[in-house]
Amino acid sequence: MPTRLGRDIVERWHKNPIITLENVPFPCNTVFNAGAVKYGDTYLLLMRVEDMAGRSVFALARSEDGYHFSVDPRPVMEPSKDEPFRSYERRGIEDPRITYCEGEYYVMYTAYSRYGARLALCKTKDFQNYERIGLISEPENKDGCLFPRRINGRYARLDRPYGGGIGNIWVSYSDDLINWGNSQVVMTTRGGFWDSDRIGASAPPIETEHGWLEIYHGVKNTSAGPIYRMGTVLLDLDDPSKVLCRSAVPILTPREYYERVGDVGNVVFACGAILEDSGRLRIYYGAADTCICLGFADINLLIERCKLGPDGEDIE
Ligand code: BMA
Repeated sequence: MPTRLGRDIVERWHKNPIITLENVPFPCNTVFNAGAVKYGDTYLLLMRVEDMAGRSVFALARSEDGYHFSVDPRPVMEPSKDEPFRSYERRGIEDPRITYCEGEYYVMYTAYSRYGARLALCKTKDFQNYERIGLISEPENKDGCLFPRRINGRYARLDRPYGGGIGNIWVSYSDDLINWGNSQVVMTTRGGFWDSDRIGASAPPIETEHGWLEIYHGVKNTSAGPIYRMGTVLLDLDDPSKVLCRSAVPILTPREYYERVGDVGNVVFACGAILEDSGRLRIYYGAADTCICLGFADINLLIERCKLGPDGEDIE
């Protein structure tokens, strides 16, 4: 039975966390942020696993019911040994986000090296073999996710370049998935709000009749360190640089012990969500950079939540 704490609109699965270190059959430090997809009748999570050296790789977990997962015996994707990827993935591959677009499964992820974090893209048919397509941004950029269809004839992505000391959400376009441009800012941090210091896309955008529903994360720095929460925004279907409305309050805030305490405490961070036929969204999220959890929210409630309150003005 799902549980709801405080005023969070996302209901937590009562047996959270659903995946911890104990479920990973190979030695590692932590398992957290995961891309999620329903592949035939099977739920798949492509999980960020930090290995014993502190470098992130991807491992695959599968489930018939979406609650009980088994993890493959070895990582399915590791930092590349081949250039040009090798130089830019040496410190790990992080935060995979899966998008099904035009018959292919794409995974946008963060390539991390001594040069910083940049976006990379690969594709897969079976979630066992991954074909790298390109390094698709310069540093510093993360939280990239591909839209599930072309917009005005072009592929589109959300991302989070870091500029002027601030991390905001942007949109960029491409004809070939390799060269990206026409970049525009979508939304910025909001002074005085829960998302006042950094924001980034979480799960890939979901198309609804009201606009693109994007679950995003927002960071507020406190005297005890940052707090990562989740919120929602609706973007225009034809021009996703246009914010239609944005939640004034988060949909999920770290409150449970497993969200408060871990390698990085006070973090709920989603890379994947699966929309069920009933309209219920299953959000798979990393908690405290240490385990994977599951939460549920009705998509119409999430859309309503976007319409609550101010849409991005700083609180004076
Ligand atoms: C972000 C990403 C996430 C991580 C979060 C909290 O910058 O690196 O992978 O969950 O920080 O540490």
